Amino acid sequence: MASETAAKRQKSSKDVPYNLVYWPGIPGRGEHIRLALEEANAEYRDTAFTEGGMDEVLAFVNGEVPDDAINPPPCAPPILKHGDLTISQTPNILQYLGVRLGLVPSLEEDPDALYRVNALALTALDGLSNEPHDCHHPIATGLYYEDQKDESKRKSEDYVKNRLPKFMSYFERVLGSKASGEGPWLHAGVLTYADLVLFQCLDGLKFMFPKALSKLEREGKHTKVFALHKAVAERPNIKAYLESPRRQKYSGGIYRYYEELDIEP
Ligand SMILES: N[C@@H](CCC(=O)N[C@@H](CS)C(=O)NCC(=O)O)C(=O)O
Repeated sequence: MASETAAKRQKSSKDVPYNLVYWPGIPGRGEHIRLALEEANAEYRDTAFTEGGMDEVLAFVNGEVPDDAINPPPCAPPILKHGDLTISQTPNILQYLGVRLGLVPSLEEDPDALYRVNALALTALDGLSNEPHDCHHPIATGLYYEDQKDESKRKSEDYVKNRLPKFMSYFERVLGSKASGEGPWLHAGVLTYADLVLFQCLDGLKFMFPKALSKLEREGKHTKVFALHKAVAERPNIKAYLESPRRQKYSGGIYRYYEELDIEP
């Protein structure tokens, strides 16, 4: 009886919209969370578009909230609040949402699939999100780009020549593997949050390094990766989202355009 009451409380505390806490004005890592919520047509609130959104982000970053007995204070956005749960770390949030929103194979069908999908998302975030960020901030995140321009150029040259093709080839291999199943998706023939992550990474890279990306596309060695980008962009909910004002423009976040870094490998 007590556990039944606890289960009901648990259920009712989650029977509310999702809350995304992320810096207004840049897509950034928040975009991975938005794409999952948008694909699933989930109801959510986003500090990018709510009055006082920046103050809410700062309250978390400055450690003023949450001040409760269950949630450790998060270090950095994106942060997801859902009922009495507050969590951070992009792939961690995506795991939570993936299970709830049907963006991983069901746990009853395959209890291990979540970990396979998560490895793919983590790999895309390592090589196609974190490393591109370091191309414009190779010395220190706290310094301006203008204070590390020479190092940024060196880092970007190496990235587009060596690291980018390596990760593109890895994902091409995954997409050609037996474990990817039929169709354009990375795992088991079904759309998962890892596909949405790879889409967003590729989309940002097309903005940041247009010369390198069009060369890779022309060369035709990564056709499956580019086909995945197209397949995600054409999904009805994602298409509507990309055309909506909720899809913010790339600016000063992870994927930035600097002409001097737009290197043709
Ligand atoms: N590993 C974390 C990184 C979080 C992160 O670096 N967030 C950025 C915005 S995208 C931030 O606000 N960082 C503040 C800081 O590192 O001081 C994740 O994937 O969520």
